[in-house]
Amino acid sequence: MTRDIFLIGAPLDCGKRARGCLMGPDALRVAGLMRAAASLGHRVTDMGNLSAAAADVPSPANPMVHGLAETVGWTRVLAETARDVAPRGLPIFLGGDHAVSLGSLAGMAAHARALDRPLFVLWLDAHADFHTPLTTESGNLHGTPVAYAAGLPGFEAFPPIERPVPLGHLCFVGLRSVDPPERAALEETEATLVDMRRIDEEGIAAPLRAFLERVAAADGLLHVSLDVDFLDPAIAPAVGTTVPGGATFREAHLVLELLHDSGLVASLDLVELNPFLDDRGRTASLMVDLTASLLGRRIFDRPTRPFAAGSLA
Ligand code: 4U7
Ligand code: MN
Ligand code: MN
Ligand code: MN
Repeated sequence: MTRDIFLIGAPLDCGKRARGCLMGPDALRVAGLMRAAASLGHRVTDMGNLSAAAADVPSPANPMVHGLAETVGWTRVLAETARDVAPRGLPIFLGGDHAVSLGSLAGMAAHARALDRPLFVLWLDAHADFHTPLTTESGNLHGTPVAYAAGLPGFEAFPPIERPVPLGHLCFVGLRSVDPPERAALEETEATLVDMRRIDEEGIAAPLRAFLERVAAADGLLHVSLDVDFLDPAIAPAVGTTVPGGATFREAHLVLELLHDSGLVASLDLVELNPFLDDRGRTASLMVDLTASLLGRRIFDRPTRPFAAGSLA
């Protein structure tokens, strides 16, 4: 299926203290993102890089919180952009650190509400990013976007989420670094938690297929957020928060190939790429290749295995 794709650069570095992710959008462009998407037959528009002024916000209740005014400013701009672009095609948000997703999720929640369709979120990450500004110990807001989208308290300085995403609509894949407050907030809920042990035991496809079947059955919109640290640091070194034991090259491609076949993806974040830490561009290139898998690149055109029950055909 040919899609209208909009590349939205978000050179934001305020979600944590170590710098470098602001170079992410340009590294993804240099690695050939536009060419890869166009060569698959899609119509691609590069909207360039956004910019955002710091917002005027009261100082945070938790003094550890870093970069609040800047992050709120970015969230407003990104949410507005997402809302504007989503009705016209597939927005791809080029981070920037994972604070980008505060904005993309707020905008996609508004878009889903306007269509009166449920929003589902697939979080491909070593981390749950389920802190709130009140629970975070590091104070780094790139560790908070999922809790914001889910409507947890502590985000009063941010634009209100129009229709919070129910916990049962969240699927985390790749988990291997979860802090105690995140675990407490997620463990007894309906959220799908696919940690690395579960991937080792069951493979990555089965739990993902089960989630996608639910999204399809609910006629949902799916937002996918790909944090570089989902990948094993041996294949993706350009990230500040490396955690060993991540997804392999083929596990990652398989996830994006299954997402393509599902036809359910409404929006995508490519985040946490820090080109300053890369090794001859290999992480940027891998992120582009994974995006190409999501956009329909395949080894053969012949279907490998239809979805169970055919509901995603
Ligand atoms: B990322 C962390 F403590 N949980 O809150 C925190 F382990 O977007 C990491 O997934 C957050 O890279 C990582 O600082 C945020 C930490
Ligand atoms: Mn992470
Ligand atoms: Mn993350
Ligand atoms: Mn990270």
